[in-house]
Amino acid sequence: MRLTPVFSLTIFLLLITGPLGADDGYRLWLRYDEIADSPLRKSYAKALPRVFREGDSPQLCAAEEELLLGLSGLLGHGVESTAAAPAKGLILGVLGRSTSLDGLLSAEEQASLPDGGYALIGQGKQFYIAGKDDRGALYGAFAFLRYLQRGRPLDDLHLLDGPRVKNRLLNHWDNLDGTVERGYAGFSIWNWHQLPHYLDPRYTDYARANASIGINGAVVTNVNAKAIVFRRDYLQKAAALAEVFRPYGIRIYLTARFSAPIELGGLPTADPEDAAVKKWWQDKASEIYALIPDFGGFVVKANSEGQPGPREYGRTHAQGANLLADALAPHGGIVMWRAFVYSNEEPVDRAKQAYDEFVPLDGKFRDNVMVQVKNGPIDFQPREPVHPLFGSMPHTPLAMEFQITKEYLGQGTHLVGLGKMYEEVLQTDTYAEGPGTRVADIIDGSAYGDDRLTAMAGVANIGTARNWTGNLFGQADWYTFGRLAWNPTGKAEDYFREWSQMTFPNSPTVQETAQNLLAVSHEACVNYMTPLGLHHIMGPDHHYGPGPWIKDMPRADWTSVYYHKADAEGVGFDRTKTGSDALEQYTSRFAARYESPDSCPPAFLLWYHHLPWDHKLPSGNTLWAELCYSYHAGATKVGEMLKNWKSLSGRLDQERYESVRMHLEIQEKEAKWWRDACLAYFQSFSGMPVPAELEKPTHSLEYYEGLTFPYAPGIKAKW
Ligand code: BDP
Repeated sequence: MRLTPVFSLTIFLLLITGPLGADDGYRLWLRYDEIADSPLRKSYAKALPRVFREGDSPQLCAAEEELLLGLSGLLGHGVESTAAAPAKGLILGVLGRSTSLDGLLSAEEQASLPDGGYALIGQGKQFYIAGKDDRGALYGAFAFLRYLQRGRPLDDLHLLDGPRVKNRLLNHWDNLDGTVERGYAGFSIWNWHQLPHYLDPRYTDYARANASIGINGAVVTNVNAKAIVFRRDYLQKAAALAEVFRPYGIRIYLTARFSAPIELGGLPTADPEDAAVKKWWQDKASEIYALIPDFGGFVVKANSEGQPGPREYGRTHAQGANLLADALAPHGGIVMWRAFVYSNEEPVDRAKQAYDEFVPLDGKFRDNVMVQVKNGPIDFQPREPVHPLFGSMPHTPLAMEFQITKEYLGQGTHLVGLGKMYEEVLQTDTYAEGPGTRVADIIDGSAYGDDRLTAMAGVANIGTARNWTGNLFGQADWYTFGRLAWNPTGKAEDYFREWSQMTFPNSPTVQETAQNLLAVSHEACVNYMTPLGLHHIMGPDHHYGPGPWIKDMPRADWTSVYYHKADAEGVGFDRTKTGSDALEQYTSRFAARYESPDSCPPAFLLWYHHLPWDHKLPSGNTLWAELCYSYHAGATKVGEMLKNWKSLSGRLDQERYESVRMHLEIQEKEAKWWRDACLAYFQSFSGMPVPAELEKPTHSLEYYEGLTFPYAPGIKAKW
């Protein structure tokens, strides 16, 4: 038989895209492919499931739609939507706030569910997804699908869950021109130019993905804000996005530029105590809420890195925040005021400045203000101690700000399971309200026992890359962040498992390897970049690659030498009483562990101490030798990670396999580059030999210092 061209093309495509063919990763963890041997398939392969919902809200409709999509994919055959509850057969009910849950849950169980909470109840072949409210039903639908995707048994299903944190936000550092500050996955997914008329289907998939992990707010503009976003045409664009997000329970937020009343309103001042300025913000808030009734509020970066703020008028951060809070309060909006402030003029250790500025303001903020604090006192370094503000402002709700985009952890290419880092921070005991006051307890408010505002924000790693995050494993960081925002006391490894089971559903071997990569990679990255408490030694501006030699920058605290203070005697930043005394900002129980180099955990040694190169560590090694071993351990680990991934060849689709392999090859090279450049640099001070059994740096220090990256993402145009 002669094949027509159309036929032969079809056969060719089938051959190359068979089960192990192409997969671009666009579907994230919401794949819904048929899973061989799942309990669902075994018990219900031939049953026609019928889905009904009680209630008509957009969230309930979205929940039902997702169930229809997910179930038909996972079962491999049709699913029916029915108007009323059928009496028998495989039934899935989606129950929202208008349905009584009396027959399904005890009174105590019902009372235990927080807003946004849900219950999954199985009664034979009938399953109920019951929300405390309609948003809860939506979360329940995604949780049920997650359950099925992971092949979990369905017998006697009785599961209750709810968010411990009220506001779970992504912060997009996206500019209105489509670029993304510290973005490594392409351009911004928000097409401001074509909004509000063109609604990219990606907006809906973005909202679905976020809802599936419980994210309920999206700050769509950069913290380095532009006033123009408050111009009416831009507000209409934002309103169009808000409409897409609404069925998925996501509120939109905007970043507010403090000088907007001058730049947009034509006022002579932005002084928070000026009557015309107050009126301008009140009118602006009313205009926004007329367009976006469920608008979330403002995120503000003020008097930080050149951004305008209340300090210009001799006012405090509280006065600035309260100005905006008063404008939003009648509409139910909140202000997330960032504590990432440090001043060039202050001779004080940068790690201490936010605390000095904010602690005196505790209790002076309006009820609808949260102070948003980065996890550590400097700036999203591979490892930092927790920020001293956590636990130090008991009368002010504090929001956690994590970075999901990997500005300082290998950017677009390195596989680094950030969940481990988030967990380390959240599990840290501050002793603030007595022993056992973990950062997680401060963030979810349980440390204070009141019903305060709570929030966790993650700086998004999403862009126009087909797989959203560029590096496939960046999806796991997004996923884990969302799950930990829902439950900050959760364990990263549980979420790694969930993610890998849903991302690689048909291969336990791939799942195991992926989980292991996520579990070991953060420690590896810290070792090959900044072991033993080193920090802020990366390249300038773009923050790409090693740059411990950086010393000429517009501000001292943008250099590397400010932070490592290496000289012929030793290395490290003395933050004890003999130095900057940053430790004094923590509770004495917390500080006690770090005060002496003998009790200080090695992971934070050079963060708190300046020590001689030949200082003896508990391991028996000198500080210099330990530094060498740590850098080598980090780079060696990446070699193992690459080898383990390569062992999966043929076990998953070629496209995702290759994309991870290529990124890991880059990571392996760059880990060695970090190791060699840093050791060559520090050796120029220590004058000590690299231990004989370790490889020596491949090139001279001059070689590493001479490398330039004119087009690395994030560089300010100079070339
Ligand atoms: C730093 C980034 C800078 C951000 C700043 C911030 O390098 O681009 O604007 O944080 O958080 O990490 O405001």
